[in-house]
Amino acid sequence: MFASPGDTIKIQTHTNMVVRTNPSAGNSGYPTWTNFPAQGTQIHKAWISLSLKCPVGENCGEWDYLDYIFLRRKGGVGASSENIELARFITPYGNSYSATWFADWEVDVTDFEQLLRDSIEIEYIHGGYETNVGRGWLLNLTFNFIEGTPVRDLKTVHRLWNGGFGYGNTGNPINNQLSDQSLSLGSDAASMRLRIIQSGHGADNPDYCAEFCPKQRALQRNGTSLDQRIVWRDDCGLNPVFPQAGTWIYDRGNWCPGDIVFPDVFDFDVSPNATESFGMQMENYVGSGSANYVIHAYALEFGAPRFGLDASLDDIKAPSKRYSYRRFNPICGKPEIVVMNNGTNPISSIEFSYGPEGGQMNSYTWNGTIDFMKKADIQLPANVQWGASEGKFKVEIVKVNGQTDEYSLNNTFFSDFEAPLSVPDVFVVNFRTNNFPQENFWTIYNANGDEVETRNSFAANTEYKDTLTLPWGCYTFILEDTDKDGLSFWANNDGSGFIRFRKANTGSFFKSFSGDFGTRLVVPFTVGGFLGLEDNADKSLEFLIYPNPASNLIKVDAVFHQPESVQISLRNLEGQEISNVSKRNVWSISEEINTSNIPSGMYLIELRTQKSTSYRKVVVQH
Ligand SMILES: [Ca+2]
Ligand SMILES: [Ca+2]
Ligand SMILES: [Ca+2]
Repeated sequence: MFASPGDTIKIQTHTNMVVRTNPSAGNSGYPTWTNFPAQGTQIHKAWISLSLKCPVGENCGEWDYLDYIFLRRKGGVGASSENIELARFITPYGNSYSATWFADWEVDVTDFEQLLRDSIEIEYIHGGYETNVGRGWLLNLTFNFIEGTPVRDLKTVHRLWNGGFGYGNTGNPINNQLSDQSLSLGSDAASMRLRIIQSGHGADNPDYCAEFCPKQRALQRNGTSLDQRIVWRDDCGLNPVFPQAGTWIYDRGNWCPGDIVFPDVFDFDVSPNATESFGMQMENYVGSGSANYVIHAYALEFGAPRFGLDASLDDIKAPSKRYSYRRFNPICGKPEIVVMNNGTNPISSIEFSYGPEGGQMNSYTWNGTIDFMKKADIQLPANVQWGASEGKFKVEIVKVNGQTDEYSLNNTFFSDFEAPLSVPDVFVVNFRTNNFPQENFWTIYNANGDEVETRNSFAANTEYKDTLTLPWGCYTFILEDTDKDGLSFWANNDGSGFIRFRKANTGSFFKSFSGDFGTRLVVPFTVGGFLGLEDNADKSLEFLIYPNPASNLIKVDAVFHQPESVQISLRNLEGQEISNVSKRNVWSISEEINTSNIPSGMYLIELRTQKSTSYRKVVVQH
């Protein structure tokens, strides 16, 4: 395991492992021992990649079962068990998935990375009672570690509340079970994170707790209120794992089928050798006895943070090819990034540089506030000159609060991009409502987020065809469903609608979307091509294209200020190269490009010199 700061070490603990239920026990464990990074390895960031497929020749799991990833023993089989829950996950309703189905998730475990050294026992636990014959999941679990300086050192994991807690039982109220916890800190304690994973299960009377009941939770630190919130996920209808063969759209007690159960975290400073106390209570409730919350809550005692000014690029949500972001990718408009403050100074501004790797980089300064250990979602301006139909997108932190960031190894992040749907400049939005049209409206936004078309107030079970003419550019079509149940959902009586894009001239549809989309359907698309939003010609060049429209020939003339080596490419609007010609050390070019063999339509002429790349759009008409 040799790597440099900034490199990623990958440790796979579960490789193509078939996980099945144990119906007699309700849980089946899959422990493995694996060599993790050696003691002394400095790690900056760690996360688990979890992926599922159907086992070869078998069905995927059918039900939404409660799964866990536990750190069991460290330091050998004779060591005592740590029993720390690293992650919790609920399997999707997988009954309809085929052999090609695949999904993956990522879980940040940086909080625990300093425990993950040398020989480690990791146990994946799969819950549930369905049959284990011919049905299960093919599991891959990889731990990823980015080498580098830790933000702070983990000193002690204090256990607060761990296990299943019955809810609504008057003989044993949950608040008697959740007793206040007090702990003593060490001599080098400086900061602390309270980390709680809580999910509600069971369906009792009268409120269907704790799977389907939103209930208040209160937290105190040292006798003072720390947080109050409802233990609830309200965004299951936006799950990237969709559709599912079950009631995937229903919001639930802090979880969604087919997703990670996200921890609630609270960060604060602490004093060396201090005593800290924590309290947790759930809203009073009287039920019929089957409701429960599964809670693993830790107070993580850390030393002093290392950096004062340290912004880190945590993620790029768009553009991205990651499964988790598939609902709103691929994009052509505003990139969306996640920035974290790893330093103790509040962040008030960040200067970013962003663009396709090797291409034109743009600059943007964001203003806002990010406190220590907090994350912020940031949108960058939609002025990316993509330059190719796919490639790597790069974002870099240049300055933080107008100053040089103290830790630069986390300042750069790459994602994969590809061209979004390409739509003709005249096309038809074809929408058929179901029994509840008042739940729906659709809007098209341009690249800057301005509304350019919108439709609402529909009649029930009615088909609408709206012919739209849009200028060349980048757009996002969004169909909202205020009841979060899409146009077609098997478990309601709302009927069935559809949404399609049709060609204006022939009427045939070129894009059709599943009506079982839950809360929102998002479709980024381009009209007139993807590579850049506008013709993007180096203004210092004389770069002429004619005739335009062209038929069998396009003439390309350009004059340079010094001898240049140039390449001229003819590309389609998805960026694919159709032909090219190169010239070395020329003062000018005058080239004829044969277009007699390509279909009528819009194309791009790309002129690439050592210093710049220019594009011109051209129409071919036969
Ligand atoms: Ca940094
Ligand atoms: Ca509905
Ligand atoms: Ca609906």
